[in-house]
Amino acid sequence: MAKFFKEPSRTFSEYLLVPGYTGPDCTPDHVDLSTPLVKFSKGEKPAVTMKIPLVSAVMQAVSGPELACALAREGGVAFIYGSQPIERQAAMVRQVKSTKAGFVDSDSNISPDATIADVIALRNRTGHSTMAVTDNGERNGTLVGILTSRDYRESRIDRNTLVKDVMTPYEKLIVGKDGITLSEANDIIWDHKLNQLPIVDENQKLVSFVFRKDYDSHKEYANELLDADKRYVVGAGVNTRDYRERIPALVEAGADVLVIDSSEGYSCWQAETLKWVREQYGDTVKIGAGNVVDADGFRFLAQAGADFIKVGIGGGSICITREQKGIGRGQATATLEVAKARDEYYRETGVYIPVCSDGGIVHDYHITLALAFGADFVMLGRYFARFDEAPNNLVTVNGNYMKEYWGEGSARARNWQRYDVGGEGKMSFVEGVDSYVPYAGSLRENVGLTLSKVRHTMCNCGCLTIPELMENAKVTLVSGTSIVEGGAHDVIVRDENVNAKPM
Ligand code: RVP
Repeated sequence: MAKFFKEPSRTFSEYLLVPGYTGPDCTPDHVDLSTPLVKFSKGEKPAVTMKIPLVSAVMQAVSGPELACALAREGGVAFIYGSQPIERQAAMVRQVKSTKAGFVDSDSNISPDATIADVIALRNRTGHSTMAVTDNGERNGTLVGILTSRDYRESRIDRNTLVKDVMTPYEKLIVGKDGITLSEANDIIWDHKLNQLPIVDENQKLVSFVFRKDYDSHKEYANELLDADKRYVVGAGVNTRDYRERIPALVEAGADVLVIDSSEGYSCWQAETLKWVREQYGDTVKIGAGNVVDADGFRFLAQAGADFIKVGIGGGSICITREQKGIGRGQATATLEVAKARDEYYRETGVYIPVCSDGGIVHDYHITLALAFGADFVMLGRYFARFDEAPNNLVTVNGNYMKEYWGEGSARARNWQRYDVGGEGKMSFVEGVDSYVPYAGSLRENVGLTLSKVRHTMCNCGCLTIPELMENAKVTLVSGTSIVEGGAHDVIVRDENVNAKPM
């Protein structure tokens, strides 16, 4: 007879946190949300520690290069979607790795023999009045001077005047050498009262600019997640079919971490992929695996060598796997059981394998619950799909701004590799839908608000770190009636915007 689990499996909406003692130092500004992304041995540090417990879903509608930079600036990691040709995915990773915090690619370049008429046309096109003058007029040409709006008076100057006659020539410029840090560049800017500092390589070729006006904004991103070369950390999804070609291309492009993106990870295909990675790269390439929903699945992937393990089947907002195939498990129960298996594995082996709760986060407090249930971090699709930086379209539906959001198992994504169980490579039925989600603005603002709620809740629980929350949180199951009690009830709500700030 089939094995029956004694308890029903449950979702996060069925639970609440019960406050613990809040001491005088337990304030939101003292909460530390840092968390490991990949496995580590007792007494050692993980190769990557995130500053916030959020990663973005491996989905076409969610994780492109722009979102990856925005999320890394906040301290989290995006996983660039794998349901696209290898070269395109690698190019997206490369784009993230070449967006260096504070070092800006020059988009306004002109040659010394161009005229002021050309300069005005370029300025109107890019909106930037500071121009790099390079021998060939290209962004990475040899830097021969700089032209700014201070060098000519638009109302008086003859439009045929040549750039080389009015620019500040290279000999008079102060430049930074490629390889200097952002703070060194900023010191030069301040010491010499400059508005911008061109960065050049040993052959005087232009590499980038650092602008004085950006100084404050870089100071603002206190949580930026950068690699050893000060580039944004970025992840990428892979599958169990073309990994022999895809993984080398992504590694070469600079991906910091990979994940096998699959709806069901307790399979020989994932073990084979992990084995191949270890044979080719040892431990230098970090790769997560999943998804699983019980202790057996966790142990299988742990023994196969996964660097982190993703939990969740059928809980995603666009996912209809449970309806189509009748497999899955309530996300709260699955997270709790896998986290317990992780702790047991750690006690036995001294190896800590982070657990990611993937899908089904609807309210911000679900994140805090997932962490209390033992997740080291959460993966979010719908949440990030609502933001400016996601690569999906902004549309209006009945007068409301919406963003398109489609599942990887939908006919639109055609990502059959994600649902692959061997055999012929094609999609025979869909496991996801194509939908809209309400547009919500910038990632920075929304993540700030969400994490402020998480920090406040953690203080209510008397916890300043995620491990403390896992250890000390008190959780209660709630009845259907008390869920109703938790929202506004028995009043006529005037202001639907619950986040409205008091005047
Ligand atoms: P959500 O955040 O609830 O939108 O869920 C996102 C997760 O849903 C993804 O990380 C992935 O695990 C899962 N997903 C993606 N596509 C599909 C599908 O089409 N069924 N499911």
